Amino acid sequence: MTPETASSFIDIHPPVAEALAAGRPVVALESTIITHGMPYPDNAAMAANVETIIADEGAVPATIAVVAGRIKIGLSDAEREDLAQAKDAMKLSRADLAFAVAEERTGGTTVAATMICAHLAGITVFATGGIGGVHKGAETSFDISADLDELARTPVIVVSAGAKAILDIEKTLEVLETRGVPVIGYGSETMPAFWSRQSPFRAPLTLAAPEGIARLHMTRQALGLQGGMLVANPVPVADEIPSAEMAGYIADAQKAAATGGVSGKAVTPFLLGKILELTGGRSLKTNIALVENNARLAARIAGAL
Ligand code: PSU
Ligand code: MN
Repeated sequence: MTPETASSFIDIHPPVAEALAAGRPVVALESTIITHGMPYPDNAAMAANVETIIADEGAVPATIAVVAGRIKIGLSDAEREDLAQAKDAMKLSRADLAFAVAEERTGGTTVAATMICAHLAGITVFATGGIGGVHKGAETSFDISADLDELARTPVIVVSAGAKAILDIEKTLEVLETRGVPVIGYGSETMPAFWSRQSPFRAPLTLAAPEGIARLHMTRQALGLQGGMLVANPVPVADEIPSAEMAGYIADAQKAAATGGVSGKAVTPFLLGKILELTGGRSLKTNIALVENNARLAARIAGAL
């Protein structure tokens, strides 16, 4: 899968390489959630737990990051712990992935960059928390995540808990539809909203089993349709924060971002940090629970493939 020109920049962790060579299930994991999405030490614990969950489901986890210019497909425990504590890690999307490689920098890969790296390594299934999308106010800020374009072009199945409710979910769904990305509510006809099981919007498509998701992916491949798919897996009932309650926190965080003049790639980390503060840590607990839930489903999809 890896083009010869790319392989010299990539280190595939031995257990991942073995699984790929043997055709056993592998699940990619992103690392911006580690470097920019959660505080230490919760980020380190979350990153280790999701790997265990994937292994318990019979798949091999591959956390993807750039470490000193090397694209890492799977990290050792020590590398993962170092990344969780790194102070100067970049946030890497399609626009800056090659910069970090060329300049020998270290960074967490976003959904977009993780999809690129997973595909280079021949990994088809990827678990995250929430994808980036169209930000509220995008009609003036033009802030639309590169994750959406990546879903349109790179054939990786992304398992998420939907789009964060800090985004404009309706516009995010519109862009995904325009760009030809299947969005599948997992066991739900409603689009989940990250911390909450329900948004006001319908899931464009619904499937209730990993086998169905695997079949859809293979059908798209067989038809020569490009790009990936987004699976929107609602957070477990026991861990959700209902949307009515989240709305107030989100509005306050957005006000703080506007007052502080926060812009560009700092917006998502700022809002997540602010909401963590406003919910007294409860949003973080929910965030961890939904990532674990997504890791489990991703491992089952990888198994079905
Ligand atoms: N969801 C989280 N925490 C995160 C992110 C998503 O709970 O840190 C990250 C993902 O890596 C996603 C990125 O790809 O935020 C989107 O950033 P932007 O909006 O700048 O494209
Ligand atoms: Mn953005």
